[in-house]
Amino acid sequence: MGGSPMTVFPQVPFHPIRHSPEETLRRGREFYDHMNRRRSVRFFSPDPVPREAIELAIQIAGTAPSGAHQQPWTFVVVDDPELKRQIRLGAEEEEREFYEHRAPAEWLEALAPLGTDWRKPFLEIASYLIVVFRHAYRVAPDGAHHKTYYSTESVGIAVGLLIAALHTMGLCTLTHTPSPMEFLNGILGRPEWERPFVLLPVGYAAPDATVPDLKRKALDEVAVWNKGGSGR
Ligand code: IYR
Repeated sequence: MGGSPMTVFPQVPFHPIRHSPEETLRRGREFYDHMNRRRSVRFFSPDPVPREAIELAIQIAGTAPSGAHQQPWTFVVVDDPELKRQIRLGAEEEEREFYEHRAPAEWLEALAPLGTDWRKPFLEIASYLIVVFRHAYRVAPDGAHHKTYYSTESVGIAVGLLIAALHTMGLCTLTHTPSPMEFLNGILGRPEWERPFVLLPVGYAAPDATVPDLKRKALDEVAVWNKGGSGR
């Protein structure tokens, strides 16, 4: 595995491109405008998507920083209709239990504006499902178990890049987290140390797709500059 604990990486020169202030802002504004057009989509077209687009997106996700460079992720791609069906049935079983019994009233209230329910037809309609697994620990060739570091943060960052990459290619995703997700280990034959992190249906949006008319928080609601405090 890349970055095994005994490898010492030699230091090599690094000269990232440095832009003028104007070009810096131009690129930033352009990227913001681009990313601000991304929406989570629940209505997909079954139109085919080139396999290489998915491969590229996974390679882009794999550029994410990770704790001790352990790259604690596996991206399982599903386009087989039978596997998709099994995943839909497994997810709907959990989701039905969630919406009808497990979810506290407060959670259901928070979800109500989105209009979601236990039915997940997009799991069969979207061209691909990408199931991202987080490595909770590593198993060495001799069978010994080793810790992974900041795997949740690392995989979260990788998924952010994955979503951005797919969006850049004009593909839509839904960040779907059926809960609990262990059923995915069984269907996809993943080992116990790989924990399902998120399930992303990927594809083109349906021509008649709609999204909730939601607003994003403004900069001054999320950013704080140079504000000291007691630390308590
Ligand atoms: N996992 C359920 C419920 C759900 C939870 C959150 I938090 C959402 O932002 C959306 C849905 C579902 O997928 O329906």
